[in-house]
Amino acid sequence: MALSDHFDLSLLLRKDEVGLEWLGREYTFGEIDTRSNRLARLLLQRGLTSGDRLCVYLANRIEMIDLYLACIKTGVIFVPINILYREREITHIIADAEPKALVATGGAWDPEDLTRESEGLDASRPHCTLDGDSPAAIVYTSGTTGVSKGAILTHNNFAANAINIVTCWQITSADRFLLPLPLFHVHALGNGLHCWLTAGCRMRLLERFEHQRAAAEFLDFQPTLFFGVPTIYVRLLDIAQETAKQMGEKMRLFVSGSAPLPAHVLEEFRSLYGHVILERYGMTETLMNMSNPYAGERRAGTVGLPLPGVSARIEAGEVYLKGPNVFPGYWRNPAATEAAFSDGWFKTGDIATCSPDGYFTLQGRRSDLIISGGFNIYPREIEELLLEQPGVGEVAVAAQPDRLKGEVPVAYIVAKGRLNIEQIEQVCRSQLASFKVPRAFVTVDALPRTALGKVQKHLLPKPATKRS
Ligand code: MCA
Ligand code: AMP
Repeated sequence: MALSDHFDLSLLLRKDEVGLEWLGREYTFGEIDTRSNRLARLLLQRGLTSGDRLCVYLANRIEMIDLYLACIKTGVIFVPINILYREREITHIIADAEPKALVATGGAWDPEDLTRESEGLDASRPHCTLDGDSPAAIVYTSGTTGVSKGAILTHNNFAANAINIVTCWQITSADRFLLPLPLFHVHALGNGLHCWLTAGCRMRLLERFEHQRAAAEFLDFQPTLFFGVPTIYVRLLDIAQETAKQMGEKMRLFVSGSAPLPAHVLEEFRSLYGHVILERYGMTETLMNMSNPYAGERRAGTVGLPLPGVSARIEAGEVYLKGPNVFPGYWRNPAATEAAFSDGWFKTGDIATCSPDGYFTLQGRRSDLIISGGFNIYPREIEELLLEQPGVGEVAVAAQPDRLKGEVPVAYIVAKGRLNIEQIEQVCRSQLASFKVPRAFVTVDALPRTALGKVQKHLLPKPATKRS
């Protein structure tokens, strides 16, 4: 079944109920359906057809939802781009996805212009035949090779994921869902948007999470359901006890994922808010794989058990997965796809152990991926940029623990001439998303290497200077 037929549970059956709050306005599910029907017709009118790609470079806003729905109603493949990405990163995605168009604020395809132009069009849904194996989106994930790869996610992948977690986390139309996460990642897109439209609850979408406004937003909207990354939960620990207690009163479920939630944060959060955060584990390529149980023990430091329909096993320490949630492969990259699977099992690159009663604990990653505030960083991408700069002979980028962000990147440079660190930092700021800019640049005489020449990142010195 195509996703739009599945979403009709909300779009049609609840058409007169308020489904969305955005910038202080309420929208019924019927209005959301109509807006995206019109936009779907505009996409067709502008020459897009099933299988074409549409890149979307937008912060959270209602038009992002409209565009996603318009895409799945026409078979156009939605390609979201992280709004924090700069030209170098965006250029790669556009060259790889070869979209028919790019939607960006102030661009040739501006979201508000599109909405305005679509307003006069037929409000009925255009006809489109799709099966569940059709691609719904291509989501770019940082690659170990230094450039990101597009993970193809099908209608069935998203449907399996949404039906699973709506059931497992008992999400119903009675929930009030507060979503501050960016829709360009699958956390907000695959879990947030799809669960909302599957369950038919009311969602308040925020442009982004702002810790200064978090308490006011909770007290005003009174959500029952919230999805966050660990950095958000660490921020919420700073809220005064009485306010936190009030924020927790109407809440039913706090979910955390995308990066490890430290056990002490779960404990401190429990005493402040009166809720045990439910931690789960997912990937762009697989959507959600494992979750702590809603009804059973939510065990700190673990990611729980495989979700229904997901098979997981540990092979030489690494988690291997199979299930209807697992993507079919990378966009136009058969070599990467082949390398990612073994006998039909997806190799996650995550190292884990499993307790006798089936709870998985993630212990690290096979690659040197850094996760900062829930955003992924592959050191290789930063290393390649640094190596292009004058005076840089050798370089290694490694993770440094950070209380708020979990990890932050730090660059270690061996000079081969005069180094201008300020200028190098400036280049990073202009060419990389802000979360990828190294928090410190440390000059070293040599990088610690194994006999085979591989850099031993764990032996790098701690940086003397640190900014947060
Ligand atoms: C952060 N910034 C943003 C956004 N988020 N800018 C625009 N839109 C955003 N959505 C920028 C800020 O401008 C600032 O830039 C820097 O990031 C840090 O901001 P700060 O106010 O200090 O924020 P914070 O309190 O530290 O919180 C950051 C955050 C953000 C809200 C936690 O990191 C975030 O939204 N993370 C979630 C990412 C996510 O959804 N990941 C899922 C991917 P500057 O540095 O220039 O000042 S993983 C995934 O999808 C898998 C499947 C999974 O398992 O979920
Ligand atoms: P992404 O490539 O952005 O989809 O990020 C996926 C990666 O995030 C996974 O391979 C894990 O390494 C990490 N991740 C997601 N959820 C968790 C979690 N609950 N605990 C630890 N790591 C996580």
